[in-house]
Amino acid sequence: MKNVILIVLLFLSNFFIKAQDNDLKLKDLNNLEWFKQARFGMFIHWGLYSVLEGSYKDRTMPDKSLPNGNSWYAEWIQARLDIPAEEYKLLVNQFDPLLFDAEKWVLEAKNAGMNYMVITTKHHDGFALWDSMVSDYDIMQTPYKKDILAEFVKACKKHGMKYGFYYSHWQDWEYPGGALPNWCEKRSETDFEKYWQEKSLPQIKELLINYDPDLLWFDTWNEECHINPQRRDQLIGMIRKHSSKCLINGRISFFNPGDNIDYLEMNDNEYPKEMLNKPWQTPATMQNSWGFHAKDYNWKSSKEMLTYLIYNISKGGNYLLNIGPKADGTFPIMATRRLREMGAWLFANNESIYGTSPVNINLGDDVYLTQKKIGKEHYLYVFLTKPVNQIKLPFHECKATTVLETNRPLDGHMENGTFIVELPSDLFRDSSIQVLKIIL
Ligand code: FHN
Repeated sequence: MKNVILIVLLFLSNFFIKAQDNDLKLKDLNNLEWFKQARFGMFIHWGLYSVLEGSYKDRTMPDKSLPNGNSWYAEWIQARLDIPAEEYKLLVNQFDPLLFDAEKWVLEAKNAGMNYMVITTKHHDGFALWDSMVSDYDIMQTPYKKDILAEFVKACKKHGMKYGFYYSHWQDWEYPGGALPNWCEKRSETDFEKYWQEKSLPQIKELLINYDPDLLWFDTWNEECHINPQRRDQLIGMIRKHSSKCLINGRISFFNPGDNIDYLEMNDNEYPKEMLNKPWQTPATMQNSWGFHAKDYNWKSSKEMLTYLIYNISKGGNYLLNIGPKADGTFPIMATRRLREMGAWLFANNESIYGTSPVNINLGDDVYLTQKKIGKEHYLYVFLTKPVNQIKLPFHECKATTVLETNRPLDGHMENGTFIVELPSDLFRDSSIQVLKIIL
């Protein structure tokens, strides 16, 4: 009997996961095309800092940026709480993520409607999550002693998930010559070049050759500081030499990305007002911090994050939403709950998100649009993030208007050259974002 129940449960869980497997066959699409269609991805900030969860000894990092502009992200704890490098390095003895299960992460992302994942392979602290031949400061020094990236990549491949690597090519607080937390305090060019040649470039090459990523996510956000056009182009050249598919983000050199990158990366939690002339995405947090901070209570609601996702899609961009896993390898429940809520909404409304394109019409601050053509039909999707009585569409005629999730027909009429759709107030009993489907 127990076995029968188990088989039924396995069947159901598999069904649930498959059900959310939107019909995008991303694995068959090349390079930029998959990125443009993917829409929603998961960012993962995970490393030694995850052991500390934002506190060290009797000190806790603030949960927001201070007026001097310093960010107090948990992954910055070494720098912000002035932990001496030798002391910080001892965290390798505590990083033992026995509950890490890469497949669970991938399935959680998939179930949330995400189509790619980007993990921090080395953050600014210089610690590598893989078995690196270039530096000993890596996962093999921890009690865990297993290559996290190898497991991650295997799970992504198994489930058709595109995968990318964040690599801190500029900041490195471990290797002599790597850029410092206070980025304006420059290293000498000779010192930085040594770090660049001995650690940064060889590790990136190692990532390309050993794991064949779909995307590399580089991180700069301020003035040029060491990553000048020569180094930027040298790095791009190396990537192109070793991979014909790997996408490169604009933050390889934020203020001067040049013409050879693949897509623009916004600043953290930044949402452009206009459409952009290149593919783009916003890296975004669920709490203030990227790495898990147990006392950062600034959790955004799933509706707020869905609104950002829809906003970006309506402007042709992607949304890369971050999770900071705990040091044991699990996602914080606060993150999981939000992911599942977003996934549930996307499950019901996915036709308005995937395979759509932006519409260059502004219907006001809280209303967003996408569109899709199927055969001869032209569909318009209207996202209502707040309750309204009616919407006015600049069209002479609409064939039909329904609520996407319920198929409920809505009344509409022409008035002074615009098509007005009346919205019954009970539509907003449900506080989630409502989507109207309009056949033009
Ligand atoms: O300093 C990093 C930060 O820790 C985090 O990785 C973000 C992600 O976009 N990038 C830098 C700040 O912009």
